[in-house]
Amino acid sequence: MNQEYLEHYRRDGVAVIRNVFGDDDVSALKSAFEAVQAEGMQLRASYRHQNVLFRLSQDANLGKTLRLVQWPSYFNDVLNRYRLDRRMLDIVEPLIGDDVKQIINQMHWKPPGAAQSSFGYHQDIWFRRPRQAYRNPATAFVQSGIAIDPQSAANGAMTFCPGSHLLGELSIDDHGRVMDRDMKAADLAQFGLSEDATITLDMNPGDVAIWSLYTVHGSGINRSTGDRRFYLNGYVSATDCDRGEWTFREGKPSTLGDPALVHYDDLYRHPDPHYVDER
Ligand SMILES: O=C(O)CCC(=O)C(=O)O
Repeated sequence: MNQEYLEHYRRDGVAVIRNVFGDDDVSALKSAFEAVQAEGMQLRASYRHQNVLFRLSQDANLGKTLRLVQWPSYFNDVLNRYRLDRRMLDIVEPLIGDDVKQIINQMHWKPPGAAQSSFGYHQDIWFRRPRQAYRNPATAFVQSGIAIDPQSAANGAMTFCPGSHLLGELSIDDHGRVMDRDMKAADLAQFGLSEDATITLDMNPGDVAIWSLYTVHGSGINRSTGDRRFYLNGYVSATDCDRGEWTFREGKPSTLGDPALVHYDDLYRHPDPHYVDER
C-alpha cells in the first residue's frame, strides 16, 4: 500500500486511502446494510441488547428513521468480517501496531429527504469515557470509515478541519447531542477555527477515511436522492485501552466472544434487551 496517507494523517489529522475495497466487497457491505436496516426498522424506538444499539429517530420529514447501529458485528457476519479485514490492519498497523482492540463498530445512514441527518462539529475524544481507560489518546487511536455509497457535500460527507488534531481537546458551550446538531460556523469560532479552512471528504465506495480522536469534524444533511451509508471502525493499540473488543492479536483476527465493556457501562448489570428511552 502506498504510505503517503500516513504523511497526510500526521499533518492534517485526517487522510483518505483510495480503492481499499473493490466492487464485490462494497456490494456485500451494501447487502449487510440493507439487512440491518430492515431489522432496525421493525423496532418502534431505539433499542439496546448489550453492546448492540439501534439508534432510531423520529424525523420531521420521514417519521421513523434508523440513524445508526453500534456493534452490528455481534450478529452480522459480513460486517464482522470487514472490521477484521487484513486491509484494515494494513492501514492502522503503522500507526498503532498489530495488537489492536476496537472501541467503535458502527453503521451510519443518512436517508434522502431526512430533515435531520447531520452531525455538529466535534472531536471524538469527547465521547471516550471514563478517560482513565483511554491512554495516549493523541497517538493510540485511529478512527476509520468505509464509504459504502459515494460521499460528497451534497449527501452529507464528512467535513474536517485539517490540523485541528494538534490543538488538544477543545470545547463548546452546551453542545447537546452531536447527532442532533448542524455544523455551525459559530461552533468552529469557539474553537478558534474557521469554516473557510474546512475540507469535505469526497469519497468513492470502497475508499477508507481515517482520522484522530482530536480532529474537529462534522457532517451535513443528505440533500441528494440516494442513501448515504458509512461503516465506522475505531481501532486502538491494545495496551493503551482498558475498554473495547480485541480485534487483532499479533496481527491475527480475534473473534468476538462474551461482550467486553466498551461504552455501555451497564453491560453486566442490565444485559437484557430493552427499548432505551423506556427504561
Ligand atoms: O457519518 C458521519 O458523517 C458522522 C461521523 C462522525 O462524525 C463520527 O462518527 O464522529
